Amino acid sequence: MKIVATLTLAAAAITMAAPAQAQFAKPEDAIKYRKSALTVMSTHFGRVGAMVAGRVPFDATAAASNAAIAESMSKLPWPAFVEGSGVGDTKARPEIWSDAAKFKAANEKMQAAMSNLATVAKGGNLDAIKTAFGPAGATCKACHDDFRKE
Ligand code: ASC
Repeated sequence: MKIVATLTLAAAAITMAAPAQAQFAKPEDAIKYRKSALTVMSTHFGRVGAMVAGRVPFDATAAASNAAIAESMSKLPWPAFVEGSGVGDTKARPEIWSDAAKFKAANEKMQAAMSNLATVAKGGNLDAIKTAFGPAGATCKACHDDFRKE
């Protein structure tokens, strides 16, 4: 019984460590997943942006919380850009796969900018948040310009 349990656990561990490709049953699932993560990231990044732009009053706790969520979300979409998921309900451009190194560099730059924003936001200083926010937004735009259709 003990051996069976051990083997079951080992099999589960291997399954969980399987490449990203195997984690989505269908390309549509990967598309839905990455769009969801990007939507949540954009929503929370936008809430920080509303404070930066003065559209809503600055609330340090909310800014830090929203920036932390944006940082977490920024890590998720990339493994979901699996080969073969460039068709269907997606604006992904073929360059994501044909120029994978550039795409990786672009999304790593974005993740670093989101991490920086989250770190700065913990400090609760609106001016510092403003300084970190702009470059983070620029990394979103840069990736859209090169890798998103329209
Ligand atoms: C956002 C958001 C984006 C980026 C982009 C920056 O808040 O949802 O996609 O910033 O508009 O240019």
